[in-house]
Amino acid sequence: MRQRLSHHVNGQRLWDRLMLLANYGARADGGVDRPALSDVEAEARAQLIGWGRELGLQPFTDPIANLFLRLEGSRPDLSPVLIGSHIDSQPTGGKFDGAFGVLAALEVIEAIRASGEQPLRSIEVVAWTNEEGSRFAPGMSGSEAFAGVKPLETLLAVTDAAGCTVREAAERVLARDVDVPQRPFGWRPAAFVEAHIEQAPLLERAGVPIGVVTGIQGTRRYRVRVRGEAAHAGTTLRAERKDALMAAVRMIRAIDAVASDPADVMLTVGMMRLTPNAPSVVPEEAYFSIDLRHVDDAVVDRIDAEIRRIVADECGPCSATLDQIAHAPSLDFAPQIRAAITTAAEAAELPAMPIYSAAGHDARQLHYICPTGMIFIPCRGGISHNPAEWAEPDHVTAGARVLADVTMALASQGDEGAGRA
Ligand code: HGY
Ligand code: MN
Ligand code: MN
Repeated sequence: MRQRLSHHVNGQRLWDRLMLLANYGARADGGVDRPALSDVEAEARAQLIGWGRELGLQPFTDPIANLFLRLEGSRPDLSPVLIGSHIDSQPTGGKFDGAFGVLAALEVIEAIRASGEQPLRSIEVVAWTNEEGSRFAPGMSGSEAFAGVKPLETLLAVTDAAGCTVREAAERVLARDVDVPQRPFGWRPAAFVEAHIEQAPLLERAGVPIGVVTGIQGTRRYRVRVRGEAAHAGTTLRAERKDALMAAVRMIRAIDAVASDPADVMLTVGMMRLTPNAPSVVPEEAYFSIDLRHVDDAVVDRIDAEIRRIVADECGPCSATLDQIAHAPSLDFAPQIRAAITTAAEAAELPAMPIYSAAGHDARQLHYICPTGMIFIPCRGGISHNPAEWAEPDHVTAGARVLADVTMALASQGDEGAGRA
């Protein structure tokens, strides 16, 4: 009987590559700081291209620098199966967020090579541009451009804190690509599967190595700009100040209160910039982020209305603008992909459980254009977006094994089964 592809997955090779990729943007504390479209990410991207070429894969890119490594199938005319994730990280990132999904996908190709098989459909390993949204906000620019969720020009015009646009940064990365042809957007994969660490503690607590991801919770993201007036900290009576920070504090305290019910509302003010940010000057401007998430869209919408009211009500003598920079409803992944993941885990005798994703992923955008699913593995304590992020080698191997068998099942489907496994 023909061996399952997962039999050819080499966990040690995958682990070694994970540890090597973590050197690009390595932090002294063991974490990773690999901003989207930065030089360190471009070097990590070049490493991926090198590994791909050693495997005989054809690299491709596109106008926003998404990276694809293509293994030709016996029917190259059929739409390919895409597998992968992202290699950019948060400033306080870990070794596994994103990188695990890209390198597990590369390990699937290694396993196919070792098996001597050729899939019917082509398979492409993908590393999406700017999933994290820390340098260029909001995130998922690459997968949104690919899926046509937002116009390319809008995504390319986004600037980082230094005023560099995505366009300028992407051109800098693309200029390093030698013999990496660009492809236009507009084509649809047969399916997309993303392996990722859970970034929460449920799998670890359950002692289960494989999560069959059922969907992703909804979200709204905002930027609030509060404008007041710079003044002397020693001579200006508080009653006469237009203190942008104190207005922002009032807003955030009120928003924190409305977001405390229900208890699983995820509300984060993670970024704040003060101007002039000088100890003896009353702040003239406070610019801050709001990241709101919940599985029930009605809860997100209710809190959205409260946030808008609070920003208007708590201005005091200042003025404020609120811009919603992202809005995505909760989603449920394709049943046929979830079934394929469940089947692969069972065949590999790996315990698996359904699980909802509290974190956002590029799979959201692909879900809008093709059958999409995700495979989770546990991470220690559910810690992520933190240098202490960690996954166990056995779980890394297990995730790659399930990804291998799911990918092969999807890539074996002819016209009639596109995306059906
Ligand atoms: O924020 C997120 O959910 C993702 O990890 N970037
Ligand atoms: Mn991620
Ligand atoms: Mn992340």
